[in-house]
Amino acid sequence: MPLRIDILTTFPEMFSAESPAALGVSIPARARKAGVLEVVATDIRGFSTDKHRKTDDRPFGGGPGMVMMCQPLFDAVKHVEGLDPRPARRVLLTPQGKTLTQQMVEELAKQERLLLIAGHYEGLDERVIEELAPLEVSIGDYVLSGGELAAMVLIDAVTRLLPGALGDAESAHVESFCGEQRLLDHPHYTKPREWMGRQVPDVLLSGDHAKIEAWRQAQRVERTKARRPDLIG
Ligand code: 9D3
Repeated sequence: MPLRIDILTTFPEMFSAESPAALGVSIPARARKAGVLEVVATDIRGFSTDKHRKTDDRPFGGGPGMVMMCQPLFDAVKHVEGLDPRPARRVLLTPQGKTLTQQMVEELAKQERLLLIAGHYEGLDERVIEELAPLEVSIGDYVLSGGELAAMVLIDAVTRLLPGALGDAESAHVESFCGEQRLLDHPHYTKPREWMGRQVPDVLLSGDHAKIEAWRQAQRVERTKARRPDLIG
């Protein structure tokens, strides 16, 4: 069975595989074609009972922006969950969430079904968050205009962990990042040996694979210390 990812959004067209979007190219596109990933976007607006298909309203207590109402979102969740008998892990993309890490991505990739909730609004009515009790996830400390791109980031990160999603070349070479090694990558070089007066480091042309591996490992440590000391602690 493929991993089924549902997204609830008021902009379902952002998740189309045909549009020039993240899910129509590269690993997510291949995963969908290989049948290991199924992505279904559902418009929350379709569950509005309002004559203008309204899904949000002004905040009690005043203030800027609009608040997603409980009912359309709750009904959309119940409907979408009923489309497949497998229970879905509910995930709300929100600036208030825990920052997405590779460890969280690995956990999410083990699920059979994910239900992502994304939106263009100031926030959800707190009561529907309490009722749905989703995992609340942010992708970092910067302001997006909505949760949809954050949902796509999550889908992309999860997809490349699905068995069968990577091509032979990519899976043959196991990557070293946070998940396992918590070090940045070493620098890479290809032809030509000299470009605009810049040389490829001699060690990489030496043919001594033990020496090359030692140099790369030293580069990983060096770059991590310089650029991401927080990864070392
Ligand atoms: C008064 C503060 N609001 C505007 C600055 C809060 C706010 C609400 C909704 C800010 C952004 C958004 C839309 N963003 C998301 O839904 C979102 C998000 C993000 O903005 N950054 C990182 N991760 C995420 S996950 C969802």
